[in-house]
Amino acid sequence: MKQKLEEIRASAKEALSDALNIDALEQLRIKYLGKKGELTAVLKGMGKLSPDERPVIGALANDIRSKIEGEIESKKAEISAKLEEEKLKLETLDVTMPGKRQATGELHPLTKVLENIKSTFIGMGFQIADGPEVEYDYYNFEALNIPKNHPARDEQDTFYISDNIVLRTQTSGIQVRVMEKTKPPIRIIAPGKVYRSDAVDATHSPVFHQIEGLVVDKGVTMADLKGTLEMFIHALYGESTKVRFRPHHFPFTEPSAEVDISCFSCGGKGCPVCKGEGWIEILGCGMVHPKVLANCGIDPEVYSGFAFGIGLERIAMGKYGINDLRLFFENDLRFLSQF
Ligand code: 2NL
Repeated sequence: MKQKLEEIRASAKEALSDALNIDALEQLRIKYLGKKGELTAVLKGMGKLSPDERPVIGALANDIRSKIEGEIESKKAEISAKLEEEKLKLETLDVTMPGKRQATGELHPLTKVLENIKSTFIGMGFQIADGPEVEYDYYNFEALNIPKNHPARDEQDTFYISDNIVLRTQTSGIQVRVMEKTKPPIRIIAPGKVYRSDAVDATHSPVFHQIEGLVVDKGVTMADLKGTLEMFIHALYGESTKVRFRPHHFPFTEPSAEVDISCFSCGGKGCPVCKGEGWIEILGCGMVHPKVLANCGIDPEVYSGFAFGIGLERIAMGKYGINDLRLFFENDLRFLSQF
């Protein structure tokens, strides 16, 4: 970022000096070719010359005048073109760049980690799926086998728009929609904003980001789940990172697991970052519950699948040693410019 700013400063300085050059050229033109210019004076004094001097001096003066004029005009055009080019460079919006900050071209730390994760999964044959942030209760909870009395459905935890519409609390609804419409094989990741009714503090925010993943095909097993997630973790944290699966419970997967990695700070010995554990929890996963497949029109007798969910902020906090979630959302350039 520093380097980019230096580049911009340098090109602004150059543009300024070019603009001053245009002024200097205009001064030069006035000095020689203006009403009171030196060459103009020569031409005006022609009357005093003898008849045989007149044509020679006249032709010479005209020649010099058109040379100076030509020289000045072409120099001016060259500088103007350069200025225009610099201006365009500063104004250009690259719509293919994700979340690119204009002027510096740097990415938000969350975008940076997300792009990294996306390309790892794209490299393994996944596609990126998208869907609504304002979601039906059905896609956010019901289709995912989350029972009516589940605490996640509580108004204390979920933002309700109406009786049956919520701000999505996970991006699973995207995957439900894909399963409804697509005959397997399915290999997708679904990144996006999610919402929970939480008060803001260093580790909680009512808006945060999740990346869910889903694979459905004939013969998909827990071995595929473990292999895929290990590949992903090694790409993100390095080949020497150890991976551990712990049994867990989610209503939408069976069996379910939480995944820990060996601490990226101490390598597993135990330190303040991993709270002496040697392990850090990074995601939840499992085999898609047969009821969820059936809800989405996929026959669980024919197909099986695995799914996982990753919290983007948590990953970025670990990777960059950030200890306060609020920093991601305050957009303080002193923070953002460090990435
Ligand atoms: C977490 C981890 C998870 C899923 C998300 C999922 C999506 C479909 C079907 C089955 Cl469409 N599962 N997503 C699975 C396991 C974990 O997120 O900590 N969630 C609270």
